[in-house]
Amino acid sequence: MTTDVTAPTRTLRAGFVGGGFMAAVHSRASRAAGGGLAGGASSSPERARSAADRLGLGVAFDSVDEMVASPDIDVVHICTPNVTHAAIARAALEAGKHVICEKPLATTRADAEELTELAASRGLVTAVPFVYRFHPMAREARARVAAGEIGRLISVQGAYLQDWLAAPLDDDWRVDSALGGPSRAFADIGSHLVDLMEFVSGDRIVRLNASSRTVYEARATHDDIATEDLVALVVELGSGAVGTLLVSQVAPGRKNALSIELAGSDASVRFEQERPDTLWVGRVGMSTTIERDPARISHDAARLSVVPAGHPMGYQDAFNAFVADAYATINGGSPEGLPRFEDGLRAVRVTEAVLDSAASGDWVEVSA
Ligand code: SOE
Repeated sequence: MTTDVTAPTRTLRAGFVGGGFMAAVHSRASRAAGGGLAGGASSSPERARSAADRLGLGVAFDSVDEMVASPDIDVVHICTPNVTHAAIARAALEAGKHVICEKPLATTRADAEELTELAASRGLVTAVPFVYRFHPMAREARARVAAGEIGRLISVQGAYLQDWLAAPLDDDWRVDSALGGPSRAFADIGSHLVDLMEFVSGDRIVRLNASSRTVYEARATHDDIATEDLVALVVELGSGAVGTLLVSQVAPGRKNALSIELAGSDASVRFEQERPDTLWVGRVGMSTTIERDPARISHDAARLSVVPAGHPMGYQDAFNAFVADAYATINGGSPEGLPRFEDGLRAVRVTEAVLDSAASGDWVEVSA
């Protein structure tokens, strides 16, 4: 049995700002969600034309302002370097456009709060791609925790490990705080880890203690690097559960290794993003690995299962489901679990707490 991810009722006209890896992922997902690719904009008219040609975005707008002023755009996807997100999102919201903004929503709490309030005041739909929520077996884990299958949550552990910056000459715009913001590894991927852990557990970090490291203070094209390569966290959750999280972009051999494991009084669950069609359920007597089968998983997991058991789903499928749910929400639907600007704001608040704790060495409270 396969079920379509929440399908939109009217074709939304999507504009895309940026032309890199994430713009390609967003535009593929928009097509899959039945979106009309109605235009591209970038840091220059030339780059806009290049992106529009390469990604099939339709019109190449000369500027972001021209795109958001267009009556032929309903929703704007922001896929640009982090420090540009706030200004572009603000312009799009003020022009009455719905906005899907890459994480981090903003590099300051003030901007994230302002954008969240602006969208709410305009009644516009917003979303931030915490897309790992959209793997069906992550939803299955959430459904089992919510149904009480693991009992009382006792501990959490998680990691998000990559190696694309593991060598000293590896470099990227994210390394530069002037483009990526004050946090790099945590804002970029630690935000996914915390979002997924909180989404699946239904619990929230209330205080944390962080240690961060900048392993390489100079890389191929940057020096005096202050943004972190890795962060180790101890966390306390509202339920009283405790846990440890490790976030690193310098872990050789780990490509996109996001994992969470929740231990309860009766059972444990473990989800690994690189094995997204499975869910481990641990028990004292017998532990099992559950394979995704739409006929045998929760409704919310099954609705995201667009192919039958034994046909592996992956990252782009999760992204497609995220955009489909965002578009369905714009069209008046209310699919479960869409990460909004409120969730992007949450991630900025946790990131600020991580930076504060890493600087002071103290425990830091995390506001709700
Ligand atoms: C780079 O760390 C990156 O592309 C992140 O920016 C994405 O959010 C993550 O899904 C994959 O890795």
